Amino acid sequence: DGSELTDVTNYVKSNQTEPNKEFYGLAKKRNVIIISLESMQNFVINNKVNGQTITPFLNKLAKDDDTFYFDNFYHQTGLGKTSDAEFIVENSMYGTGRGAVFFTNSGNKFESMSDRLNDQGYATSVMHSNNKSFWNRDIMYKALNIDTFYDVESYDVTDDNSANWGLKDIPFMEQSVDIMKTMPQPFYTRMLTLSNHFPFTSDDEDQFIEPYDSGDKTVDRYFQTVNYTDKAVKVLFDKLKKEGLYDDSIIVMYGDHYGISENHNDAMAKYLDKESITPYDSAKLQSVPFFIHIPDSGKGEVMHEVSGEMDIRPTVLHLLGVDTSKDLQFGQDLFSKDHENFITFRDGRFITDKVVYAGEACYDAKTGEKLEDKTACEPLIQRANEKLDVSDKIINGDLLRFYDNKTGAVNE
Ligand code: GP9
Ligand code: MN
Repeated sequence: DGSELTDVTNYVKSNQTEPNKEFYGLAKKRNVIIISLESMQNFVINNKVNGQTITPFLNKLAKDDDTFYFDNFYHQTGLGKTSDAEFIVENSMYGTGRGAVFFTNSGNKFESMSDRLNDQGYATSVMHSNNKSFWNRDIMYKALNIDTFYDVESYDVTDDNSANWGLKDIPFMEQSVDIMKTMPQPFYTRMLTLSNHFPFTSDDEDQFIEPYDSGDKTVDRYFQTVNYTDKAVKVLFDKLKKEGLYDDSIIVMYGDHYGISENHNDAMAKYLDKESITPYDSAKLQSVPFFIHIPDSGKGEVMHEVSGEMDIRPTVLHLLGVDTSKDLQFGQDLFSKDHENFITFRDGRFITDKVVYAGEACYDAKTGEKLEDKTACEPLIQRANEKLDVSDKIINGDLLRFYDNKTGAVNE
């Protein structure tokens, strides 16, 4: 029954923050385009390889007057990778610790971002040029109430315009804007890119910078495929402008999860000019870029707030002027004055503005120095675990069945 939900509800509500009036409704009724940047980590932003800029377009965007760029933002995914990030964006809750929530809990009741935006008269969709059943998406998207899935069958895929898993990101962006033109407005669509996927191979004609020279081929190629995706994002922006969709939209982009695993620490140490990669470095390397671009708003800034994927849902919904005060979510609006500098990874590591907890050790967040005295981390270890436990309780017990999100009441 619903009694289990009462504690959970109290916990989640006590973590809720007030929206910021300056930003609430700033992008009301605009189209929402959320882009999952495959395997994009934040260390490539404003950085070079062999003297060449890796992400020229995103770097420019990060400084733009209409862009909020978050440089201290982390992925919170587990084994479900891209699909976990999608789950977090839609629900502001953790995926499960034991697999991909898209597989394990696709029969659950959810209150997704798509649900909220359907209520507001939005057409909701996902665009991704892969087989619809990958990650069980076709089933899970029904549970998330996403109206339309533009899967591989919505795209024109040929030998020339595809590589590895499917359509390359540049033709994907071009064809996706053509699809957007057919959507009723306002729309909320999530685009999932693919070219920058492990093992980061690409055709010669799509390599615009030289590979790195660590000798670790995976890492060396990564810079080239990131650079290609950066170009694809530029193509998207240009085409949105050309087709008159740009001004009425808000464009949100996040790196879904790491691309370079700890198996490649030697090459990463070389690139980052470090002796070795410590647990502190590994945690910091889970930072992924996050952008909120609101055309013609004159609002933008580089933000250093410690933040994560969980924060996307409340932040975007509040920008659209959609109330989430009754929603059970684990993230906080990034523009709220009460947003906390505290994020927890799926595996229990956490980061604040003062400390990083990783490998069961406590580190100074600024210097990376290991703190022999763990008292700065200890109370937070419990808080981090509690957050994960409460989220797991909701998912494992399918507890949203008992929740009335209109009134905030628990039905027994
Ligand atoms: C597959 C794509 C990549 O459709 O989303 O998935 P990933 O391996 O990154 O989870
Ligand atoms: Mn992915």
